[in-house]
This record gives sequence, C-alpha cells and structure tokens, in this order.
Amino acid sequence: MNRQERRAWLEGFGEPPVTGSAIETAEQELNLGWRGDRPVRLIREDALGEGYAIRVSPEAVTLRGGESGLLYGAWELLKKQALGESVTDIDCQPRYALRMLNCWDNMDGSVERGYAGRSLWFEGSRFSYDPDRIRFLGRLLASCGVNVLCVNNVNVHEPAQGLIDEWLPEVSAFAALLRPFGVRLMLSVDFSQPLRRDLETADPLDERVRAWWRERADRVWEAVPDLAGFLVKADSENRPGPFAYGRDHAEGANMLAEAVAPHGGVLVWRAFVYNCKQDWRDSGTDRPKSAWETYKPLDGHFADNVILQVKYGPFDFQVREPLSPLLLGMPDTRLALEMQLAQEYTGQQIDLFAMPGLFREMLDAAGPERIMAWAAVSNLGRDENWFGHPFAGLNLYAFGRYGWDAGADPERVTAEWAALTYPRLPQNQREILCGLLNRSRSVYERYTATLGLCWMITPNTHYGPSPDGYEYQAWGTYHRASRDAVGIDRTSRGNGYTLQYPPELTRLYDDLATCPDELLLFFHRLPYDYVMRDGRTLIQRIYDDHFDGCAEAERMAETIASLSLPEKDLAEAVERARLQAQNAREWRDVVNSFFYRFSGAEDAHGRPLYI
Ligand code: GCW
Repeated sequence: MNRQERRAWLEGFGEPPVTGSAIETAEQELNLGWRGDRPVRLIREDALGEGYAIRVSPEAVTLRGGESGLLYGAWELLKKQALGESVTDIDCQPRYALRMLNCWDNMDGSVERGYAGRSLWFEGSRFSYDPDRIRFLGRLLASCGVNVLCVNNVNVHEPAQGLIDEWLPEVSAFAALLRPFGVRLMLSVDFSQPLRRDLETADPLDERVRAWWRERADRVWEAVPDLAGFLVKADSENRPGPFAYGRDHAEGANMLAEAVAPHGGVLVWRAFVYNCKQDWRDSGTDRPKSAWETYKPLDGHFADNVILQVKYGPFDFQVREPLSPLLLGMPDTRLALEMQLAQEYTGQQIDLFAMPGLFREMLDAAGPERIMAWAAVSNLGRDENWFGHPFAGLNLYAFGRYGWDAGADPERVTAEWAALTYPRLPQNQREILCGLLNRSRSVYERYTATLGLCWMITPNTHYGPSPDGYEYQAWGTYHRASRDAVGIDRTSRGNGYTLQYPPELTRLYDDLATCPDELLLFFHRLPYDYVMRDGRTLIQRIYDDHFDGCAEAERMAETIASLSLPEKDLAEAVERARLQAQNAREWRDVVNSFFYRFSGAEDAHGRPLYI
C-alpha cells in the first residue's frame, strides 16, 4: 500500500467506534485500535475484492484484502477484540455483492416511513448535512458491511428528479464522503422523467426516450463514476411506468438497463405492483397474487444488469407473511430480496421488533443462492442515536451481517450486537436484553397479527389497531370477518393463490393439517369454532394470543427499566417500552372485542371483552 492509498484507507477506517482508540500509522503496520499482542500487517490484494484473508502467525496478524476488503477485515479484527474472541485464520467473502440500503428520504427533509427523525442529508429541498456525521455514517455502514446507499425515496417527488440533473455536483460531493468507506450511492429515478422535463412521452420503446436516458446516464456517471445504479418503482401506488404506453415491465426495465450498462450500473426494478384501486366488493381480485401475475410471464426477458427487487412477502412488509412466490418462481431473472428495517408495520421503532430471525427465515425460504442481492428500507434518521429506539440498531447490524453470511444464527447475531453496543453491561443483564430481543417479534406478532391476520392496523399511519380500517378501502387488504368466520381461502380449492408456489408448498399450505399456525388465516377462511391442533378453538386462540402478547409487552417494559444501560439509552428505551405496553393494551382490547362482537364467543378464562 502506498502512502496515498494508506491515507485514503485510514480515512475510510477513521476512529473505530468500537474501541474509541486513536489510529497510529506506520509504514507497514497499522495500529487499528487493535490491542492484540501482535501487530497487524496489511497487504493490499485487489483480487480479493471486498473479501479478506486473515492469517495469524507468532510474529503478526496479516490481513490481506482489496481496498474495501481491508476495511471489512479490520472491522472483523476489532469485532473479535470487542467480543473477546481469539483471532484465527479466516477467508471471507460477502455472500451478496450488493448489500443495499434504500432510504426513503425526500428532499424536503421528511423521510417516508421514517421513525428516527428527519433525513440525514436532505432539508429545505436541497442537500444539507454535517460532513462529519456523514463520514460517521460511512463508518457505521462499513462496520455493518453495507455497501450501497440509495439516497432518495422510491417515490420520486420534485425536486428529487433533479438528482440526475442540476443536483449532480451535490450528489458527487456526497458520494465522495462515503466512498472511502466502500459505500457507493444509488439513485431512485422517476420512469416518466423525460416526459416531465423534455419530451412529450416516456414510452420505453420510443427512440427519443431511449436516447434521453442514455445521455442522462452518461452525465450521471461522469459526475459519480462509481454510482451503483438506478432504483425504480414503476406502475406501483400511482407511480408512472411502462403500462401507460402498453409496454410490459421487461420493456421498461431493459430500456433503462441499456442506458446504465455502459457504465457498469445495475437497474434495480421493484416488483411491488398491485391494483391499489381495488373495489373491496370484488373478491375475485386478490392482492398477493398480483406480482406473480405481472412478472412470472417475464422470467428470462430481463437484461443481464436488471435486478428485480421483491419484497419478502406477497403483501407489504407485514408482521407475518409467507415468502413471496415470485422469489421461488423466476429462475432466469436476477433477484434481490427486499426487507424493511424501518418498522412501518412492526412497531415504528417504538415497539421492539428484532429482525434477525425474520431475515434468516426469509433467506432460508428463498434459498440464499436464488437471490443475488440483498436490500432493505433504511431505519436511519437524524436522531442522535440514528435509529429512534436505541435497540433498533440491531436491525441494521443484522441486515449487514446476513448480507455476508445468509446462514448466520439469529441469536448469535443479536448477542454480537448487544456485546458490541453495550460492552459494559454485565453478562447476566446482557443475556436478559438478548432474551427480550429474541422474543420481541413473537410478542409483537401475538398482539397485532396472530395466525397471519395482517392489516388490522390503523390506515395511513400504520401504528395501532383498527380491525376494519382497511376493510372497505381500495388497497386490497381484507380479512372479510363475518359472524361465522374470518380469513380468505387462498388454497387451490379457493382463489388459487397457493398454486403460485412449488407443488410441495401448495400442498403444505392447502392442507389444514400441515399449514403453519402462524399463517393459518393467511391461507384459509375458518369458522371461529374451528378446533386447532392444540385443542383450542380458533376464537380462543385469538383471545389468548392477544392477552398473552400484551402481558408479555407489559413485563418487557418492567424488565427494560431494570437494566443498567447508559442513562440516555435507558431513558429512551423505558419511554418506548411504556408506549409499547399501552399500544399492546389497545390492540388486545380492540381486536378481541371486535371478534367478540362478531362471534359472541366468551373467553374461556373470563377475561374482559367489551361490547
Ligand atoms: O408499504 C408501502 C408504504 C409506502 C411505500 C411503499 C413502497 C415508498 O406504505 O409508504 O412507498 O410501501 O414500498 O413503495
């Protein structure tokens, strides 16, 4: 490594937040804040790319890697040190080359579905940030192993259309701040942009439109030569797209892919397409079926640099959904799996909802080799602790971790995060904290979405209960509860949704004897007196889960208050736990009473239900 390279690398590494110790430089050896008994020797080996190799000998620890491989390897060494683990020989490559955070930041400074304050880089319709904070963000992302940051909302509102135009110098300056950390930018673009600015059409097959995008891409990559690519939300929730011109989504995506290809860019196309103007009376249309209907016929039609980004479930980041069948049914398309760190439907960074288990389940269900990129909606914001809830940082850490190791053990990931974040917390308390985090998803699920009953959430805000809030609306999100039964029959005997899965899954979900309890009402319509495998009636199970989930949320609040966390974190976590318990009580009483009123069934344990 020459002097200049080392300076760039050091800038990238910065002061390690894990140890807080300063960096010393030496010609061949660097003290990374590493307190091991041997010096660390760095050797740049570009062939290793983002990966790294660590070798331990009696004289030294040798770390080899490409430019960002050295960075990731250094973080690994520091992590081991912080976790008190000994360093052994390691050869490591990331599981996914693209580990992308999608930020839904608007240029006015608001963040769509953001729960950690305002945007870290936009305010007042322009870029506005503290460069030191952005560098720190780079360190944070590098330490988590994230390498792509899409800076603007997929819903591209003016003036964000200018990010690929008059704002390019600012985009370029912002990219330069994050580059030393191995983080490349991505931009969300509006499919209709040529129409809005220069041409009278955005038809992807029109030669003028194609030339417009090619020329635009040339300018963008001239300003930011390592831009990762463009991200597009088209024909989804009122966003413009190729359907307006009678073109399909392969025609739309390929046109943009052709423009970015000469620059090595990727075109990430979101598969979140459904009819958001459905008539609730129409039970012949079912939203979970729609992505498959749009994209399955296009398998094999996408250009090589198109990545189809699919949300994990067929609905929309609900607490519990089966894996989207699209992720299993597009063998000839490059796929990204999209998660949502922002807890839109999962407690909004007030209620605890740890995601490592969800990540692992979805990666296992998809088969890690079927996808080639790993994406998530960001949970970052301008709050001092970045995440709103001090524990919500776990979800970013875990997202990065699964981008490197799709088979990581969720409890191990949580324990690492807790040890790195709260090194001074006594071991027994750290175990209590991890226990809370490990159970948090199941607790939240029991009081908000038991048996796969999703969408009983307050419309628009998506926090708090409203069992009928989405029932008579146009968004395609219905439970169709009556006095006798609840749920939608999505089996092959019903509306046929399960036929989108491979045959063994169709059978698994079709059959009441094998369908997992947590998805029972996602796949089936069942009467309240249906007897579950454990002997309880369906209605009793609904009541029990709400009472139990809420009781556990209340206990969690007490436990959190007993932890000796740093003062500020404790105060924030305690306040949020109080709000969570309050929220859980609302969910319990509103949903239980809703079903009590329909079914007339008393609770077997005589707990209060309200008329
Ligand atoms: O869940 C929905 C959100 C929208 C979001 C959309 C999407 C960016 O409610 O706010 O829009 O998903 O993923 O595009």
